[in-house]
Parts: sequence; C-alpha cells; structure tokens
Amino acid sequence: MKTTILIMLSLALVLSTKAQSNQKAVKSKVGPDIVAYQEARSLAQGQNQPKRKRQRRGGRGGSAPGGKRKPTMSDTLRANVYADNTFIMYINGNLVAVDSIEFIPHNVVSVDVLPEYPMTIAVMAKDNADQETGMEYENTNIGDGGFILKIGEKIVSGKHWKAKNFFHGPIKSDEKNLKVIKTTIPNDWFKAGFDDSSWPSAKVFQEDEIGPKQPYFDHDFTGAKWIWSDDIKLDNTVIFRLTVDGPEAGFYTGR
Ligand SMILES: [Ca+2]
Ligand SMILES: [Ca+2]
Repeated sequence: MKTTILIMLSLALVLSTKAQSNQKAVKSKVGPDIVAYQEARSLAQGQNQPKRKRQRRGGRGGSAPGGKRKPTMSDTLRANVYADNTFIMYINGNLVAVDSIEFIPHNVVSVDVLPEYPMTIAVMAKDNADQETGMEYENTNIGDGGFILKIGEKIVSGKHWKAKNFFHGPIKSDEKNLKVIKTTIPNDWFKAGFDDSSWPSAKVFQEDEIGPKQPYFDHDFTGAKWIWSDDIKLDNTVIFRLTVDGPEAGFYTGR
C-alpha cells in the first residue's frame, strides 16, 4: 500500500515538474508584440482598466450632466471589421473590439460604436505566424494577412490610413533559413495623442488578392478597401491608425 502511494506521489511530482518546464518553454517564445497584444486582451477582460469617476445617476427621463441629452442607440454607428487573421481595435484610447476568433475560420466582428469626434481609430491586426519563423501551420505555409473596416456609412479603411509593420518574416520568403525581424511596438500606439505622422500610408489590395471567406460577403463593407502594410505575405503584425473629424457630440458620453 505504502509503495503504491509512494509511486503515485513520485509520478505526480514528475508530471508537475514537466508541466512547469512546458510553461517556461511557452513563455520564452513570447515576443514583445505578443506581450502588447496579451496586455490588450487582459484589458478587455477588465484587468488594468482605468477607474472611471463616479457620476451622479440621472433620473429616468432626466437630463444628463452638462445640459446634454442621453445618447440612444440611434446615435451609434455599426462597425464591421474583418481581419486575416485577428485584430484588436481601440477608439479614442478605449478598447472597443477584440476579434473573437484568433485564427480560423475567418470572421467578421460587428459592434456598436458611440461616435465622439475627433475619432482616433487604432487597430493592431495580426496574420497568424509563428513568433520565431513567421510561418503558420507547423512551419508549412507562409500565409498572408488582410484587413477591412467600415464604421457607419462614412468611415472606411483605405490608403488614407496609416499602416506600420512590426513583425516581418520569414525574411526574403526563405523557407530553408527561417529568420524574422521584430520592431518594438510603442506602449502608447493605441492612444489618440500618439504621433503617427512619420508612419507610412496603408497599401490597398484587391479583393482577389485577399480571397475573403463567406462572412465578409454577409456584411456591409461597401466603399471600404482591403489594406495592409507593404507586404501582405511577410508582414505579420500591422498597426493601422486614422483620426476622423466630425461634429461635437450633442449627447452626454459619461466622460
Ligand atoms: Ca478572426
Ligand atoms: Ca493569414
């Protein structure tokens, strides 16, 4: 009996040590862009979320502070977003959408946005790519990216957006000598005040270069263009930014 217990305890110890070393192996593969990405996802789950000032509640039907009215759903805009393969999106420094499917199947994320202008949209889009090789499907395929967005009727993705790549590879598509280049992602890339003036403009791609899957055709992207940075195959983590001007909101936003 004692021998059986000892054997079981030893087995449990071996398994636990192996699990810990596996965790370490996974951690060592995580690059800086993944850290930024994971931090954004933890924000989405409510961690590290800045505390909002407590506001007095307006009564039912009462006016909102500042003499402004309360917004209704008719004030919102519908945002449709499709990324090959995944994205997170901030508007005016706030996380408003996280792609619910990181890899495949390709999906459209459709959310309501309460517009406040100037509206700074910042998106981190990622093609599925191994952090060390730039390849996908167990290093069997280089893959490619792609991004398209439409918010309301007027805000669409296009060459007027900024687009900067932070993860390139495999260099020269060399599948025999797999190497990647990573550039540090600025901590404040998603903020309204971030200076993107030196960033290049987005490059526009044709629909047949992207080959979008069915969910794309089930949503309204009329007028929007497919964008990415220069190389749709080798650029794997791209940040897009755009600031849109518009009228001051006639409604109270809670800020
Ligand atoms: Ca996705
Ligand atoms: Ca892809």
